[in-house]
Order: sequence, then structure tokens, then C-alpha cells
Amino acid sequence: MSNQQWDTLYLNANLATIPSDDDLGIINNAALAIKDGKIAWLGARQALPAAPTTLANECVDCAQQWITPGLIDCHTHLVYAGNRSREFAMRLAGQSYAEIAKAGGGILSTVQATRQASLEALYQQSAQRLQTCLQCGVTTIEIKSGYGLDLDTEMKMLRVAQMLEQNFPVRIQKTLLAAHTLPPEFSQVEAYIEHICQQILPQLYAQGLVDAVDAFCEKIAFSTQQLEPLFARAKQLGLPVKLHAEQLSNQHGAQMAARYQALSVDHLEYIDAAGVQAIAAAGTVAVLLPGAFYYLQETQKPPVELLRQYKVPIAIATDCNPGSSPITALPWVMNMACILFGLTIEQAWAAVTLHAAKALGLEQCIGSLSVGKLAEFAFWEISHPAEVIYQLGTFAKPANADLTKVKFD
Ligand code: DI6
Ligand code: FE
Repeated sequence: MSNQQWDTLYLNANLATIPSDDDLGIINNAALAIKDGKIAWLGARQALPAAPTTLANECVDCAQQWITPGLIDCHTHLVYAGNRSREFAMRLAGQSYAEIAKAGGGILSTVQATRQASLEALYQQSAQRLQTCLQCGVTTIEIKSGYGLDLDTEMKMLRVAQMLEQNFPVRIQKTLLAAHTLPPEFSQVEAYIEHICQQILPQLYAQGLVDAVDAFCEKIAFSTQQLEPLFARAKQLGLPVKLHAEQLSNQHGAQMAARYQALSVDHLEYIDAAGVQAIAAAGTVAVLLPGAFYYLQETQKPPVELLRQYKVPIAIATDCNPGSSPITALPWVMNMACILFGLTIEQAWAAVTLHAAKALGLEQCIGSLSVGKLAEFAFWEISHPAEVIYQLGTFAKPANADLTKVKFD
């Protein structure tokens, strides 16, 4: 056994530490040390207190690669069966997302496919999508249920998410989205919400399958009033809440979510000043989903300036789902956030690291390169972090690939 103070020391690296959303926190020719899975030291290589080999058991030459915090996709519906390319064609022919949903397509068509799929088939389809997320440098991903809308299928979806976490090098936060839309078995919204509160939520929570509770607050889904009992039940169980809010219209979901100290409110194209003030006061993160905005060809943009004025942390995510955002590539969504919503490169990076961590309640452990946080990184062969956003199709290096373990003096 060696008694060096660190386990691993990365050398000849460029770091983007992401301390805030106005600064990438770049350190060139840097060193980064790991001890017990956490960042123990980082800084300019010349500032190392002694010769590398006297400090760490293993020294790794990064050959000028960049290290960033692992990317965090804080809003996805990654587990589902089938796809909805036919609806995509219908939308291109002029039908709206809401019209297709009302006509029995939309979410309910994926519910049907997901109910019919075996656990194995659902796992296989979802694993393929997850693999592409990981190629983009994702180390933490949130996955929602919501295409089951009954106990067995919601359980199947969350079990698939759990199995994915066991089989891939990624942290998965599991969110119950049983309140996605009204299932065909129920004609009364109140009765379905009651069923979630009494049966689905407590049973799946007891099985360790629920880290948070989400709902779809929209004209074509649920009202704030209908969702209150669900959020109250989540709080009773000690679970954090989040909300799909003000995507297609302003339902004042943000204010309701803020009253329950929601981790995040997501979409927000139609949020107004009162909504922004409410989430600012509650410390709730605004999660923008430019993929859905793009696919649905929306024209109303989320009020980025107003959110910044009130210092609301802005995260972005893929919203990976078969209807409104069939995207797994988080860097593409960073690109869309810059081009469509006017985020800067610095804001887009913070939106998939620092602020995305907060949107999952994990800001103490991940989201930036800082001493004490977990050693979860993405490695990139680039000359500046802007390239990840600029050049679509820039992939992260598989963890530690091509990095040579060498002896440094
Ligand atoms: N908002 C979304 O973006 C997804 N769900 C939601 O509530 C879309 C889900 C779908 O169309 O399948
Ligand atoms: Fe969504």
C-alpha cells in the first residue's frame, strides 16, 4: 500500500470549472487530484505543492485534453416504447401538438406502446438512447415515468430506470410523472389524482423508485387546483416536487410550484413577471427546454432576460421524449438555447452543470469542478469549451480513454 495523499492526479489538462454562469473558470495547464472519489485539489500545475509522483498513487497525462464537470440532463422522459414519427409528419402538415393530443394521439399513444412493451424490450430501447446521452458527456440524468399511468407500468418504467443506473456509469434520478395526462380508465381527474396519491405514489416510493414528483400543468393536462393534493402528498412523504409549467399557455403553475418550494419549473415560455418573482423567492430553478420549442415550432420564447434580472438560475435539458423533443444530445440543446433563446456560451455551460445540479437538488455534490465535489467529469478533445456548443457532433471522450498513465517527476 502506498501512502500518497491522493489516489489519482490528472496532469497536462485544461479545466473549465464552471463557477458561475458568467465565467467558465478556465485553468490551462492544470492539475486535478482525486481522493476517495472526490476532487481533492485543483489548480495550475506549477502550484502543485510537490513533485506529482510523491503526491498521488497514479498520475495521468491528459495530453492537453479538456476536463469539464460531467453534463447533467435534468429533465428527460428517456424510458418509453415506440416512437411518434407519424405525428411529426402530421405536425409538418400543419396539425398542432395540442390538436394531435386531443384526437387521442400524443402522450396516450406512447402510453399504449409502453404498456404493451415487456420490461426487457423497454430496457433495450431505453438503453440505446442512454448510450447516446453518455457519448455526449452526461454523468447524471433525470428520468421520468409518465407513459404508464397505472401502477404496473409506472413501476415498469421506473424499474427500467433503476436497471439502467445499475448497468451504466451514470447517476439516474427517478421522477414520478403519473400526473402526465388522464389515463383512459378514468373519466374524473380528481379520482385519478386521488389514485396517484393513495396508491401509485406511496407504493412506488416505498420501493425506492421515486426521488421526486412531477406533473404536467397545462390546458391539455392538469390545472394547479387539480394538482395541489398531489404536491401536498409528495411533501408529506418528504419528496421534492417539480412542474411542467407555462409551456403552451400561462396556467400560473410557477406560483403553485413555488409554494411547494419546487426544485424546478420547466418549459416556461408563457411565464409572467409574477411567476418569475415567485420562483426567484422560492429558490426554484428555471429549466428551459429548447428542443420542445424547436420541434413544436413555438414562437413564444421564455423570458430569459427577466429570469436573469431576478437571478433565477437557468438550467437547460433535452426533455428527451417521443413527442415534442426526440433528442438525446445535450450539446445540441445547448446550441439551441444559445441560438433560439439567446444564452451565452457561459450560461449554456452552467445550464447543464451548475444549475442543472441544483434543479435535481444535487448542487452540494456535483455540477462544477470544486474541491469536495464528486469526481464526475467529461473529457473533451477540443481547444475551447465553446466548441462543444458550436460544432454539432462533438462527442466527449469515453472516461479516461487515451489518457496514458505515466510516471511524472
Ligand atoms: N411536456 C413535454 O414536453 C412532454 N411531456 C410534457 O408534459 C411531452 C410528452 C409527449 O408528447 O410524449
Ligand atoms: Fe417534459
